[in-house]
Amino acid sequence: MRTKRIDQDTRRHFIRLCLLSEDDKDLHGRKEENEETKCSSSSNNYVSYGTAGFRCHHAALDVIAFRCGFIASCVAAFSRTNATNNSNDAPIFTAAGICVTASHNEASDNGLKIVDGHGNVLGEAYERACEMICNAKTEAQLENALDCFEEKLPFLETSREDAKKTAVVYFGRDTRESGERLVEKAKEGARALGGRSSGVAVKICDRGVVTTPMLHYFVYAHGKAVEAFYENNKQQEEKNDEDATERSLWEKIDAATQELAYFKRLAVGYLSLIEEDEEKKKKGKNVVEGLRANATTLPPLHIDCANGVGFVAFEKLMALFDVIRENSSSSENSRRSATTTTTTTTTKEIALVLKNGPNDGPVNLNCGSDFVQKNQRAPETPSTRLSFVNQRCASVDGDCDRLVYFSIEEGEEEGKEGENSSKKQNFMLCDGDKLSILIAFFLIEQLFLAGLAHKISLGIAHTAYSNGAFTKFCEKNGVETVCAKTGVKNVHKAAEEHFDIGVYFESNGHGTALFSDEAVKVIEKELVDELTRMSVEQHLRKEEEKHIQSVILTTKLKALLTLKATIQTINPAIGDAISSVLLIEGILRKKGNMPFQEWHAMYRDLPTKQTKVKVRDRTVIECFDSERKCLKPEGLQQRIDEILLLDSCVKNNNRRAFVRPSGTEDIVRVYVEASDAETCEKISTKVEEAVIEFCN
Ligand code: NG1
Ligand code: ZN
Repeated sequence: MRTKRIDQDTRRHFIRLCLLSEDDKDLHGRKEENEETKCSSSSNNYVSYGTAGFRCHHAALDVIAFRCGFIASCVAAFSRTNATNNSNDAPIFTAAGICVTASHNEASDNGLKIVDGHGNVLGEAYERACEMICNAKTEAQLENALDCFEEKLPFLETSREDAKKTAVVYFGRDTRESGERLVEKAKEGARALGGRSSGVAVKICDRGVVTTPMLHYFVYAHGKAVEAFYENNKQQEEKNDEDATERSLWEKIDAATQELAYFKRLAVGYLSLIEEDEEKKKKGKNVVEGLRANATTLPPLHIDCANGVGFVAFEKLMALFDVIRENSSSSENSRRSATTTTTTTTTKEIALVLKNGPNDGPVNLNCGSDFVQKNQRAPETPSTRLSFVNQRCASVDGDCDRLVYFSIEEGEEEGKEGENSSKKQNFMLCDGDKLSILIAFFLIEQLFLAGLAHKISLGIAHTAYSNGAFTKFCEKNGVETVCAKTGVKNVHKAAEEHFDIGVYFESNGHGTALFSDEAVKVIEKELVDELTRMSVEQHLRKEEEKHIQSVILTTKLKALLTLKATIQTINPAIGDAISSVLLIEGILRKKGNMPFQEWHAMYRDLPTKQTKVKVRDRTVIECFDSERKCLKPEGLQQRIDEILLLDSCVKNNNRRAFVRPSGTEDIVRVYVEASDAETCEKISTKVEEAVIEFCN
């Protein structure tokens, strides 16, 4: 039987609940709606599906949370799975997820992100239908929206009509106060599918306060656990009884989708990545490392956690490193090199100082990666402002999926001394572009050493916000790049479509390195082949050839092991700031403890300016060319082109400006880049004026 329909009774039940909440909104909600509580990403109470799902002032989100819960349940129930259930006796637990977060937005906002059965952001094909469901006010609109949604669901092949099915919905939220309430609403929506005549049982897995990438990981790991279970069962011909199979499958899923499983994967990946480094240290430094001032260790990394969930998650990771170390120290002497407090862990493996946790103030207020990257300055929370000076620092956002590195050097102003002396500060940022470069160059090197450069393609996907100096640098160094529309879902897709290994980061630090299944297979196969070849050839070689050959083999083998460890350190579902910190720290160590300044100096960013302009209706702007140009309103692009020629009679290649409507706030974003800050400022003011003139 082929099916993808939500049965009539369930449909009616859901519609009735939606209409009840509409009445409720009419009675209470709308009265309270004012400028402040209106959806920040919407006009006229219509909440659009933005760059990252629905995002609003939290007070306007209850109805949307409920409907998103139902959508997630349906996505889980009707998900196609790679697992084949041969016996047809056991239920297949299929999953989806809901993340309640407004990422880098202010504390009073919140949002809903829906995660598909593979742990990815819900596909673009669903966006319009989700938007219709969440904005429908009447029965007819709801019916129509559900029809539209069902059309997008995949057909399922079910060989038995009464096959039991359990839709598992994972929930997670950031530290915002409104999170708990919205998760409860979303659960109610999820349950609206369960029981009744739908033939689907809904299982709620609330993972509490977790980072967005962790929630994505749980859904991903769920799918992998189911796949592995049926793969194993295929090999064991004998049939268990239905309940026992179900219990045993659920045990596997449950273990794979816990926080500990996630942290273990990352920690073990990181420790394998730096393993060689540890070994090398015993032997001593090489020439390049010897020239480096800080070659023996990396200075501790001070992490600004945006007053958010990242702080909590990093603490748990650190606790796991402690456990691993304690376990290994029973066989080795203690490897601990300094005391550990709740916020500081300085060990031989990694040294992190955590700052700006949820108790230090409202999430993202004067801190977090968005603040640091857009304002080009260190976090300004009262307790930590000065503590970032002269340190190696990083900053994550409110839900911990973005990461930027920075450093702020402070020295005495020349010629001044004593109390009145003003300090000269030098702020240096390694944003998403520089994360991409570091990771891509590292992986290219490993692919060459592993002899796989001709088999596996690697490139970088980025957005229009990437600095012009970055794209030039990539071009000069022969690294292929592709520009995609803003939003991690677009860059992710571009990376996936264009390369076997697609490194992608938005400039704001949202991103990862994506290994295709094929690339992983090639690496794993090569590793097995290499090990086999090594053991065979070892017997055959003449003594004098053995040494040279073993050096080559060891280099290749090490590169293959490094690639494997890199894959494990990366959250395979989505860009993840925790995983990125581990990967970057690992790479910097492997590069002989590369100092921040050296990484930063790989190329010099052109000065940029980013501003927001408030207009009556930002949707009048229509863009093309990966949002680097605008088609509408008519005349705006021509005006921008004229502004770029300001005080210059020839086209200046270093000047760039574009405008686009934000997908997460009710504003137009203006981006300008030029050879000097003053020109940037001038152009930016003019472009902002043009936006106001053309869009109001
Ligand atoms: P919008 O508001 O559409 O520009 C912002 C970021 C995106 C992405 C989303 C989702 C900028 C310029 N834009 O989108 O890159 O991260 O939020 O969080 O930073
Ligand atoms: Zn985020």
